[in-house]
Amino acid sequence: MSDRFSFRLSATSGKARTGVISTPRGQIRTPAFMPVGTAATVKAMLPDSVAATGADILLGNTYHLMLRPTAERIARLGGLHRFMNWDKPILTDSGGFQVMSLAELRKLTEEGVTFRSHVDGSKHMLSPERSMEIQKLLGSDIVMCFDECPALPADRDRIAESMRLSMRWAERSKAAFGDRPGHALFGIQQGGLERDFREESAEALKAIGFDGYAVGGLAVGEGQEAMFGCLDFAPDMLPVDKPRYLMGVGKPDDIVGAVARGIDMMDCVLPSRSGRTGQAFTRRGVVNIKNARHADDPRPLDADCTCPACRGYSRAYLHHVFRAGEIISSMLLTWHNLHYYQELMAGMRAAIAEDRFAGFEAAFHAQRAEGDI
Ligand code: PRF
Ligand code: ZN
Repeated sequence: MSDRFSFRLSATSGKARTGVISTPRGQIRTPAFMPVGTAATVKAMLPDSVAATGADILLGNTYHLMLRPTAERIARLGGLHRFMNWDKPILTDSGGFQVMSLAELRKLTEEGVTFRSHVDGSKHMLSPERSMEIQKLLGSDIVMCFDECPALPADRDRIAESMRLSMRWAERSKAAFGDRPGHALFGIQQGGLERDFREESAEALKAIGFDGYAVGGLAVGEGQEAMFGCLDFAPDMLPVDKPRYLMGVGKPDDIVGAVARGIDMMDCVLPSRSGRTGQAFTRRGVVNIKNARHADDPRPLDADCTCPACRGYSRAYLHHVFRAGEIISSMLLTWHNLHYYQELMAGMRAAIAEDRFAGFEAAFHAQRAEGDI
């Protein structure tokens, strides 16, 4: 296995791409979906089970881990992989986005951001330099630049100002990251839905030079149509030979649409969080297991699914354990949802490799239109 980080594209179909990211901790098949392990766990799942769903990489969070149990403590205990018993790659988000959505009493300056913890009210600071230090202490394989992004809609001045600050922070992130063979640093494009700002941001990031490039600042209130409108041009501005990561997306149809527009990596809490609220993703759309119509239904959630929830249990059982608040409900539905997402990614990778992505996309939408049976 290579001790370097690299990306090899193997096929394209329209704008959709498939390939492999190689890291010292293993390979990541793209398009890749990264389950979210915010607090050093993918909630309700053992790491081996997450890997069994087909995940090659997890996402972790600087913001949550710096507050609890702290990055220094995780470093003393051998790093995040050892701490959570996951030996495949981990990508960590840099904290700025989570501070803006979760923390209290935030104060943003050129230097960085000060805030109070949503856990216990304690005071903290994040800057590009501190974020790089924390992600290094965690032992992250793919480190994200420290950035900032406004919720949409926002006016053009606010979007430009925020994007330019993020680009100055990207330069400081790169300097603080230094040279770390086997570890990657990704830049994050910002600029809202504005084509000229996305271009300016892409040019700034390419001049600095990164191992991969994220499209940030989307899925922040603009809706799918507007997001796709931006994805029609934003990924094309980034280098073809580097991975492109769409942050915090999304629903299955968002993911298929993003891949169609040239995205290689995504992450979202949706499959794991929905598993805990009784929502199951299937080829035919969303099934709400709490619905009374499942109470006597002996059929599996999805007859075509090979996950433990669908192989071993009826809808009636899943309905019962959800209603009874049993822990196994979260375990089974999370497993099913992560399995569904990974099968979707595998299906797209195969379709791209055989240059039939348009047909895959049409079949994906047709099957959902049929609805639940
Ligand atoms: N920046 C960072 N993390 C993010 C985002 C971003 O813009 C988003 C936006 N969808 C999700 N997570 N650093
Ligand atoms: Zn299943």
